[in-house]
Amino acid sequence: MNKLMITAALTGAEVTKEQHPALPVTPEEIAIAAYECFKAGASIIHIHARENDGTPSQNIEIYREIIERIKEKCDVIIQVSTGGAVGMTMEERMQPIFLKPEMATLSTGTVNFGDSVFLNSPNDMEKLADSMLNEGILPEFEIFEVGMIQNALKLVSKRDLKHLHFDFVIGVPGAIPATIENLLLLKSQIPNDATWTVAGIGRHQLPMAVYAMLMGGHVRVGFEDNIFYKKGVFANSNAQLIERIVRIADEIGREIATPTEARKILGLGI
Ligand code: KMH
Ligand code: ZN
Repeated sequence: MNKLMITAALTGAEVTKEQHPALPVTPEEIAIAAYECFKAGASIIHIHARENDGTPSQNIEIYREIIERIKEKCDVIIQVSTGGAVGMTMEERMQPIFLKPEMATLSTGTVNFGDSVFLNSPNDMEKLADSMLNEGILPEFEIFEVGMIQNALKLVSKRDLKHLHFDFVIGVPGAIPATIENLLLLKSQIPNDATWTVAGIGRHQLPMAVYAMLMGGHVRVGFEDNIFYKKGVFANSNAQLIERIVRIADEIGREIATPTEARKILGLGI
């Protein structure tokens, strides 16, 4: 089977230190967590920044410090968030792409997000796609609902992208439910030569990851999506969640992709 790329989503925009004291929020904490996840088997680090008071931030200088600190420790693939937090403007959200990371997220549609709305207008998506391609960044299409795949393919049809990579974010309250039928449906909608990752939310993180591993897909885990190890038991760290995926992958015969191997799979730097 193909090698498994594991993305570590360390921080996100919604989880707080009050909910989990081990949530990495400062650049130093995020870099340490990234390095631990890299050592555990993650090849991609999905980054969100926070202000000193813990509120979500897309400030380019904070992202710059996070990326520099991670790069000092390891050569993992950096994927910045352009989703930020609900309510941010697109100008605010897109700041970290100007640091030219290898990857960035690109959410291709508006979707309910718990009690909020995560807004991605067609015009904003076009603008973001163009800016990312200008900076030489590989987008990871964030798919919260099935129609968002069609939006992504529409963006792609007008642009020159060498490789398509999708992240199925499945189980967000208000968006597509985390079922194996829905995962099969999402996979059926993307081109055969595209790669895909699954980010199951909350209690769905582990089962969705296991389905993805068996189906030849890739996996995202981390505190952004889930802070529990199992029902009623907090995970100690982001790395602990990566370690479990690595153990299961070993049992089912999926070797883990190093960052260099992940770059090859994604067509980065070619
Ligand atoms: N925080 C969510 C509203 C991304 O990183 O691009 C959006 C999000 C997606 O987390
Ligand atoms: Zn994110």
